[in-house]
Amino acid sequence: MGSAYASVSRVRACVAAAVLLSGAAVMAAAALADSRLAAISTEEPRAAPQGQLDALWPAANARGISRSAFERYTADFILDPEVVRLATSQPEHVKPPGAYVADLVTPERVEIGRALAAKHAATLAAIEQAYGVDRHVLLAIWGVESAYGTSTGSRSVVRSLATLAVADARRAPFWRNELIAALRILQDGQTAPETFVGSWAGASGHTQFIPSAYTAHAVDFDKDGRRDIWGTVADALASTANYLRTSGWSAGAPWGIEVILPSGFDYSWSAPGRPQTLSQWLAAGVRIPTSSANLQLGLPLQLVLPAGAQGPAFLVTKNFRAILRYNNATAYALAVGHLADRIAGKAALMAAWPSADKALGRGEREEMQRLLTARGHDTGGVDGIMGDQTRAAIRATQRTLKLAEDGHPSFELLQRLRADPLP
Ligand SMILES: [Ca+2]
Repeated sequence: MGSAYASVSRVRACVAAAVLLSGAAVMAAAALADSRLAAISTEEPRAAPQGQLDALWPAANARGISRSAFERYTADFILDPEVVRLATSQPEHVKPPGAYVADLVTPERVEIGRALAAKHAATLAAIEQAYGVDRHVLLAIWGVESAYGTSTGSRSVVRSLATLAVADARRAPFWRNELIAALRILQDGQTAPETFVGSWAGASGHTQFIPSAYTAHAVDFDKDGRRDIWGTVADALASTANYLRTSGWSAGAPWGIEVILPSGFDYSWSAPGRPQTLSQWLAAGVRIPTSSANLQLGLPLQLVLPAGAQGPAFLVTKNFRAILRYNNATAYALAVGHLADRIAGKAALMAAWPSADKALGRGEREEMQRLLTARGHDTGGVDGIMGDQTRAAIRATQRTLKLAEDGHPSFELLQRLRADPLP
């Protein structure tokens, strides 16, 4: 395993940013990275915000935190200006899904995943038996979240969450809840302050749980009395399996499969909430690889086009949605699913990602929303977030313009709307 771990360290630097943004259940982080971000103070940290934490004491007390534990674990609290900076940074550009998946599903990460599958085979078999979750998906989440435990973050979880609870006014209730859960983890002796370190958003351990996810889903799989997601691989992977099972994972079903769509395909079938059975997709001319022929014909499958009509197409099961509960981004769930397949020995994707795909920047996304709104569509506001409402507006516009109705916010569509701002 020495060589495998050495190669992890080489990939570590280039995946660190992705890891930080992919923490388990860090929907908070995703939300913070978007434009709904509230007024976080970016002023220099004040020396003694302890008084602001004291306001949390009644709520902490109500959740079973002792006064001595509260004082011990919040003593010497100072704001972490780097956490404030990271929480308020709003990158103008994001990676298109093809680049995101390529950065995470590297040959090295596949190779190390296979080596770890062999090393932990007995543990993974026991976890699969107990939770019904495919071992390769667990390995993939481990690989994506922390480069298999080599990049779990080094910030004090309590300090990060306390900083956000104090500095992020809009989401303060969320951060306060996480902070109290974190204090409870320490009070219960599940881990020590020195090892309770993670991402700026408070995700920690091999598979990057935020404290509330830990409270709800972490398990003591090796039965040593501690739910140790920080130092015990069996506990971390079983906790992840438990999380996925609670999120609706169905044993024996895949996350999804890549498919080939026929020419002349009606791309409006990729709209959310339009699952068809495999029989229906096959009848519509959709082709699946022969290696997936063991899929049940009655299985409901949703069509997903991460890069629109020009990129790879996938039919996904409700297990894909379970992965989305971990981190609500299609590219994330796809990276996990594809890495799992590669670790399991399956082939690379058949279709190429569109080489010209360029994720719209924040200003361009807002511009697209304004142009759609001007055409009479409701995008749910101009916030730069390409959510279901905006994508529905894109589909409606594509229908009017007789374009492939894939709901994808492409640069080409933006240019078209600019050239023809009103119908
Ligand atoms: Ca344990």
